[in-house]
Amino acid sequence: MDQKSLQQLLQKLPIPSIHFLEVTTSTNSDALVWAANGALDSSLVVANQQTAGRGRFGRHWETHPNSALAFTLIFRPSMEEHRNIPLFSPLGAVAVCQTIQQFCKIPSQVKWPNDVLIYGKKVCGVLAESDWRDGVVRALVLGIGINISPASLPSASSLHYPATSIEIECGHPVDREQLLLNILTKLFALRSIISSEEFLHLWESNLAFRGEAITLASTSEKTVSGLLKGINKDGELLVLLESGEERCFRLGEIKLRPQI
Ligand code: BT5
Repeated sequence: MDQKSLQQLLQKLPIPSIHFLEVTTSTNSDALVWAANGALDSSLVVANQQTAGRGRFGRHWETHPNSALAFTLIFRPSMEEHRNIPLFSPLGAVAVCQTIQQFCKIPSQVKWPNDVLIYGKKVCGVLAESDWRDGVVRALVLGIGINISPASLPSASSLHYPATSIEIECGHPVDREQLLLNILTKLFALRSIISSEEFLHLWESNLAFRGEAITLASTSEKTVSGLLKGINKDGELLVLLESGEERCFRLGEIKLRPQI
């Protein structure tokens, strides 16, 4: 993978400019700097290795060389998309989930809000960050990290949730560049329906643990248990609590776990 091969591979997609980096700290950091310097909508940063990849809430994300995908798209949200900014990270997760199902022919699900699982193990994480000024999102950067070969896996002791890679689960080598092309093609198609109910249905139909018992732990409230029912029109998680009450949980710092 290099600048030239990516430019050729992605030439039919609406990507005005690509930055490929052999090694970087974080493609999201690079994208935020590029966005501040005037990057156009749908510009793309791709790295072969990250030394300080970020997860949500200050957590880390490991990207080992030649074994994973790490990339960030820069979006300049339209007025209509402004109403749906929180849906951009699920958009990335649904694009990856559908690509794994269709391109790799293995089952995959989205763990609300935006992790991608294969057989219950995390294969991909998504991190959306935005540059807000005067109440307007000037740029939203959507970073996606995917484990492809077994060498991409972090050590088990550094993980809070079991991890896997696509090749471990599908049992054969996967072409990283073709996978990237498929994900980006899906992502642009899904972006065009982000403000529709159809997108919410797609997200919900790929939701992990639907109809199953789960626990939800947030930093501000005590842990609750219940049955995962789905998502509502605002992308909130619908849970039937053990008390019989139905509650919605907003996108935020909530840890969702299957109940054991
Ligand atoms: C995420 O955060 O899952 C979002 C990860 C986003 C990474 C992409 S890569 C391209 C772009 N550039 C960046 O700097 N970031 C984005 P979160 O849900 O907070 O999960 C973080 C947790 O995942 C960590 O605390 C680790 O336990 C675990 N983890 C780290 N690396 C992993 C890996 N390669 N595979 C599976 N789990 C991992």
